[in-house]
Amino acid sequence: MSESAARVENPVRSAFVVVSNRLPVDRVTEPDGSVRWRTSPGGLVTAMEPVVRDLGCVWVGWPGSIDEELEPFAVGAMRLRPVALSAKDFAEYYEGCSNDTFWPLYHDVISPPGYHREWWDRYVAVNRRFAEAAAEAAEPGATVWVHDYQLQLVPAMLRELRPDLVIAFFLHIPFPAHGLFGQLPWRRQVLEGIIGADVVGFQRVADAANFRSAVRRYVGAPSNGNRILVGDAPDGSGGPERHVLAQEFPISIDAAEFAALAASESVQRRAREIRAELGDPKRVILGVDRLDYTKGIRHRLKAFSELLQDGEIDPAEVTLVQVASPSRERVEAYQHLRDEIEVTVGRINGDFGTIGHSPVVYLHRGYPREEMAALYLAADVLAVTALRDGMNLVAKEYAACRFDERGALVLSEFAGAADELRRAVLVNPHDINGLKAGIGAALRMPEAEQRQRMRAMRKVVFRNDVARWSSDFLRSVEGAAAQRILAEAPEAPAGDGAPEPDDGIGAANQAHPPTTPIFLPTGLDAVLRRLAAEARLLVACDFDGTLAPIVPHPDQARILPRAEQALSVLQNAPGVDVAIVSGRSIADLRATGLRTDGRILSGSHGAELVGLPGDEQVPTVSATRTPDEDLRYERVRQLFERHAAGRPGAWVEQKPFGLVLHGRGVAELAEAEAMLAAAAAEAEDLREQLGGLRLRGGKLVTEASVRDTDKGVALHTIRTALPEGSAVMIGDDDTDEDAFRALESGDAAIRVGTAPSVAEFRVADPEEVAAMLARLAELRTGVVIGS
Ligand code: GDG
Repeated sequence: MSESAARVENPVRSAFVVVSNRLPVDRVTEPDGSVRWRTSPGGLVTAMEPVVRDLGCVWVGWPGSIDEELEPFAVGAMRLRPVALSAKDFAEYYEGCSNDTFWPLYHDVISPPGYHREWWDRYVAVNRRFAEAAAEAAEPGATVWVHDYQLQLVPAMLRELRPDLVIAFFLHIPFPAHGLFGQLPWRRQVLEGIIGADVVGFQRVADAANFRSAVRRYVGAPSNGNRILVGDAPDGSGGPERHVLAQEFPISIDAAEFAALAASESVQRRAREIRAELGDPKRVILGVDRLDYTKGIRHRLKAFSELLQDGEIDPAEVTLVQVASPSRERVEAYQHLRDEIEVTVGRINGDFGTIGHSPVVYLHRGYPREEMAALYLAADVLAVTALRDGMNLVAKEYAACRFDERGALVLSEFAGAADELRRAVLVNPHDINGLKAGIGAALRMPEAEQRQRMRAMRKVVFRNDVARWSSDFLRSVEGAAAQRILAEAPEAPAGDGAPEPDDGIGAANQAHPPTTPIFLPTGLDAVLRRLAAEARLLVACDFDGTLAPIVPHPDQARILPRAEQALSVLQNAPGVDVAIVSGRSIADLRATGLRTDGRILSGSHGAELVGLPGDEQVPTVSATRTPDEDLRYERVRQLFERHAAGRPGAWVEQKPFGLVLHGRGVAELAEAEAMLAAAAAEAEDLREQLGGLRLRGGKLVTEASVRDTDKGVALHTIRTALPEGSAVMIGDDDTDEDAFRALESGDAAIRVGTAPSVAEFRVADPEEVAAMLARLAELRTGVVIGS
């Protein structure tokens, strides 16, 4: 997008302010000397686009030129508030402290970080300048979203200047384990800077956990699930002064836009041209990275050259195209890296090339997006071998572009994207033999397997796209804002959740009472805390007797409002899916008034299943009965009707795939039980005779399903369709035992009531289920759901 700049009033103000080191625009000087600004095509601008469109925004950042004071200006719907950097600022704050201290430290010290006091002093001074600019640009009560490792002190500085603001911070790069982070001479100041925010977002679960643990250790602030409890409440209640939500919000791309680009005729033509220009090799491997030592380019080249050396790859048949876009060229470590890579490429081509063909095509420059899409389409294998990477958007872009469902992705376990793209060929780039095996497997992967894996990866990338990332994040920010307003109201109840077990160093604030006033059985709260911190979580619940109290007639059953609210908060939280797994038919579930949009619904004990990702195109389970199922259905219906006939209160419920004989309405309990037993015995005979029947007893019911499935099968189908993660299943009935048994280690089974069960946890009744779901929602999102 290219637009000319317009002057705007000064100071510019907005209810939504974004702060990042660099403004999202580049200056273009035309041949006639006129200047215009073009929005840079980065993910951040795309992510912000819908928000900016709705709210308008002021973006605070450095315009990219040294020693230049610029007035605020507007490009499209964005108003920009430039922050000037001098040559010394650039050298010490940006190249020094940001890119030669924090960058290597946060990427597991792949290159040794420099700790220089003058760099740090400059970092503090420049952060203050950004904070002051943001404070000036924010309207009363505004939301300010601060980005990345260059500006870690801004949240606290901003809070001090403007306590009325809602402040959010997102770290795009990893947050290291405390053993490494502890090296930083200014570790406490940095952590205190970040927890000035109300919400702190990370790429991976592990980053958020590392951060919370560092805050416990070095600031002494404990955490409760994803929430950090900061300071002491001024009213002396023993609660914290405030909460900071610190959790993962994995960033993404505009998948639809990449797919559309790749599907365009011109990009497809260009992809064919690229292959022809490369001499039509049998296989093309692609690498796309900023030229950075974290990206594992050297490891990739080493594995490739050994595969050539071993004779496993024929240099005449395979080409590695490495796009290495120039980056931080004045930082010494980057200069060394460039030299090393260029020498290695030269050596490989010298050793294995011919006059007409070089096995490595190395391109040290940036390309337009169309060319990137064409490269993705031209490549049989994309190799992402980062030694450490916050997310790695290139991996997601590759999947988005492959509308043909072809191509294989080799992906480092150390890239955040590996949490979501589980069907990639996952590799440890430090293990060169493993890396060689991974690249070999990707090169040889049969087309059917490519399709299968690519389809699964595309599903994830399309579902968790960048719009979802920013809306998830901002929803949590809104939640935090609402929470703060509530807490600041004079009549608000004081207190807080029980802190996570401390690692022994920051043991303050251990005695906060829970915010959600509930009593949960021993051990359950710890499990909820663990589940709340999982990257992906499936919350699966039975309906009757679990979410809704048992009532005399099933038509009257209603979900408890608190459970409904908690499930709604959970289903909107990033990484969480909610499923209702019921014996009822789906139509019947809907008729209870239960909210069903955005939820996975399994009805009729697994015979019906809707709401899975991608379900619109390919229903997972057929929605109509087969002729055989019809026959069994009719026989059971006649049988049950015969038993119900002449018995007031007894009745037969017809579900799409089964029938239920109900005895609850029969006045005499003994009579109801006798009727059900007789019907069950006859149904058993029918089952032996016809097969394909599943019989179940329940609370004064006998049920026969004509499709041989159960809640365990349903749960398994649901989990197969979702990205890998943990699950919690809650149910009160014997039919829920099948689902409990389908769980895996790390999941949690919770049985309502006292009947025998394989579940390791118990709660008493639907009220307690609602309280437990509220607690889980609170731990995950910080939103408190009252009783
Ligand atoms: C940081 C974190 C995190 C690259 N060369 C060209 C080009 N690119 C585009 C890619 C992609 C982006 O740049 C690179 O993003 P990555 O995620 O791969 O890596 P970083 O630059 O290190 O980004 C990272 C990210 O922040 C977001 O939070 O994922 O972990 O390190 O979009 O396509 N684009 C064009 N020409 C190029 O030559 N047009």
